[in-house]
Amino acid sequence: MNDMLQTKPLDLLMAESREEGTHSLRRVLGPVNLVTLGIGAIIGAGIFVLTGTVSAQFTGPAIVLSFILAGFGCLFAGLCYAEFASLIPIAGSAYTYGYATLGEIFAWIIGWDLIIEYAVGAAMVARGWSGNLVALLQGFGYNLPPQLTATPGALLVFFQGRWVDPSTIAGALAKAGVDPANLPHARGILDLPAYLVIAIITAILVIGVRESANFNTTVVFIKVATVLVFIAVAANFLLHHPEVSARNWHPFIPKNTGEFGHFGLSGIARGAGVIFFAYIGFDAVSTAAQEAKNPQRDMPIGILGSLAICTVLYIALGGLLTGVVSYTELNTAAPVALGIDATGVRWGSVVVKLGTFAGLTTTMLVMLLGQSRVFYSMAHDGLLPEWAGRLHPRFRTPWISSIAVGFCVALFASLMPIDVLSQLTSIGTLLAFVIVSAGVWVLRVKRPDLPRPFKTPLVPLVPILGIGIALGLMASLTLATWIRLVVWLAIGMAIYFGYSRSHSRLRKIQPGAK
Ligand code: ALA
Repeated sequence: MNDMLQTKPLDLLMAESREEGTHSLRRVLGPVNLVTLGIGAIIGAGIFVLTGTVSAQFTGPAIVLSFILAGFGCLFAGLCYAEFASLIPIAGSAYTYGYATLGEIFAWIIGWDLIIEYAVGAAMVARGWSGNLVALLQGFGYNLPPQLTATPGALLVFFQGRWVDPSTIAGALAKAGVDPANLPHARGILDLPAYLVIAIITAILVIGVRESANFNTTVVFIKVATVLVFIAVAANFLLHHPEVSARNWHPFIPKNTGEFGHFGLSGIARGAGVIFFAYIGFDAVSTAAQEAKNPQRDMPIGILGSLAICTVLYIALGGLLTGVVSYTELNTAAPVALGIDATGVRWGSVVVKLGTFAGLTTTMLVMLLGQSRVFYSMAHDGLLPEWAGRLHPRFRTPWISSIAVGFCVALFASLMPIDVLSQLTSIGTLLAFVIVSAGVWVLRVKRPDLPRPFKTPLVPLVPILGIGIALGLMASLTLATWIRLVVWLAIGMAIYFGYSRSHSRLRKIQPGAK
């Protein structure tokens, strides 16, 4: 039992973080790269897709309150991540922090759990990307074969020249007096665009992080500009048409339907649990610690800077979107595009639609990058087979794990429904937040002497709040999501006891270490 709680000595971790040479990752990222890396991961399907579904199904205009609630949870966890990332600047993120503080078994659980966050999260974004592609092409009058744009068995109907999910046009069907059963229909086989986009991004990642980071910086500018264009155009529209927002923002918190999570206060809680997805990504900055030039100073800047910028943008966008369009119409694959269309500003519409693509692309890039780096760290520690950490002789990237992860993510993306993917990502990430927040507190007690370039303020209050809000958000998610999490963790435990425990490198070099 004791050996499973063995922690990786911090001095060893710090020595590893200083390792240079052909077996280490390249140190090329500065503070601006890290903030853009964070924004690259954060702004994605959450804001461009889920904002619509969450306000239509759970919150109405009170999505603004859900954004604030989820933002607080992220702030507390973000402060804890920042302390760890500056203290232990090594690739692997929460996994490494767990190893250093709580012990090997917890490290394994987090590493396994981070697969949900990054891999399943990337799959979810790929589905959002595909939905936007379909909507964009339909705007030009072109329909992709419906069977190749939906998950197995999903129903699509042909209405007003487009193949669409009938649940997203329920209002329009009712208004037109059309029974969806009478429309031409098709069933999905797989989401091919989602599969292909993951394959392309995996290829970019194998070629190398410097190229990826430059590509990322360019695209991040485009997507921040996209959000700002929406905010400016929508705010201007509402200034000139105050009666529209007066109508749409009323009632601000629609009455609960009688079912938990559907509007009212419980709707705000569930909305926060689901829209939390939109914030995921600031923690991915910490997976790039080993590629940062000056991680002690720049990791906290990357994590907290990207989180702060996105929080402000989200609150503004959520409020304005539900102001220009009634929340009842927002259950669509491209709600921000719908919002900008409602303002009648045509150039804005083109910018937002193209920018959404750029936004979703970089999110997938950073999440897959994070995933392969976590595998790299776990393989380095012997908890995963050696091949998962092998670097490419020329590109110096963990190419085998990148390709293996890319393949699995592409499969998830093409076969699983969007709400399953998004809620699973949220619950997995929230669990990692709980463990990281607890870890900061534990380490303050066990090793108060360590030099901490960045200190989480008000310990233990901030970690306790981080843990409390994360658990609360987890509790607001559906039972099915909880069951999936438990099954996933059970599989992880089987692998740990079947393979990792006996192959742990730490056990070999320090049989008695605590
Ligand atoms: N925050 C990321 C997104 O919204 C995961 O796509």
